[in-house]
Amino acid sequence: MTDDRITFHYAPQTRAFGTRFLLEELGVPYELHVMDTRVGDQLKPDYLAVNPMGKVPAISHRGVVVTEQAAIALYLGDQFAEAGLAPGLNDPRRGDYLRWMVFYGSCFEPALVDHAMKRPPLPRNNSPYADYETVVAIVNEHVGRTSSFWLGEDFSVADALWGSALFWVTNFGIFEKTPGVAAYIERVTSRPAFRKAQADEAALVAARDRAG
Ligand SMILES: N[C@@H](CCC(=O)N[C@@H](CS)C(=O)NCC(=O)O)C(=O)O
Repeated sequence: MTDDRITFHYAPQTRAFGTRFLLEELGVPYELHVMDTRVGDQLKPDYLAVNPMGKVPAISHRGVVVTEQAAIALYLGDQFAEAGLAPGLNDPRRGDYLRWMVFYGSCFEPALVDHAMKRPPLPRNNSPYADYETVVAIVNEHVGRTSSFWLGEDFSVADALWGSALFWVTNFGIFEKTPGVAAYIERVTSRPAFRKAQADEAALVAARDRAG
């Protein structure tokens, strides 16, 4: 028998936040498996058996493990399609949706991290993301055209990923908070699901800190 419950392998103050935000948007129940990356819970054998990368987030659902934040978001959007947060297979927005979800992990994150770490740039034809300036320009151009959400008028799975990521990278000072980016972040972070995920995470961190 398959297990319909979602176990969410989560650690506060990490990339797992975006997954938590999406789960709240979808309104599906989940059980938290809370880890503390500061003490290396993610590298213990029990968790390495779930995700050999020793990274969060991950989810276990119906006997399947999904890792990588963009893959988890795509999986959840399709599994809970009735929530209407993922363009379906025949929706003309599907291609744009997939492109942006994969662009996030294969271009945006590596470009930002390499740049923030001051790694010497690769020649553009050897780099999976061309170059940092191109990636930043493409994202800024897209946000500048977005009067509402990432794929158009309606909030989607893409906003859970991009909205929470832009929230963090601008807070860390590794991506410029232009007025357009700030307005987009405000639209995403003012959503009740974002606020709930944030409040729940803050309560968990406070309880953890009190416990020492
Ligand atoms: N490519 C992964 C990256 C996940 C990742 O780097 N997670 C960090 C937290 S933000 C982590 O688990 N760090 C713990 C460690 O590396 O030991 C994804 O997109 O899900």
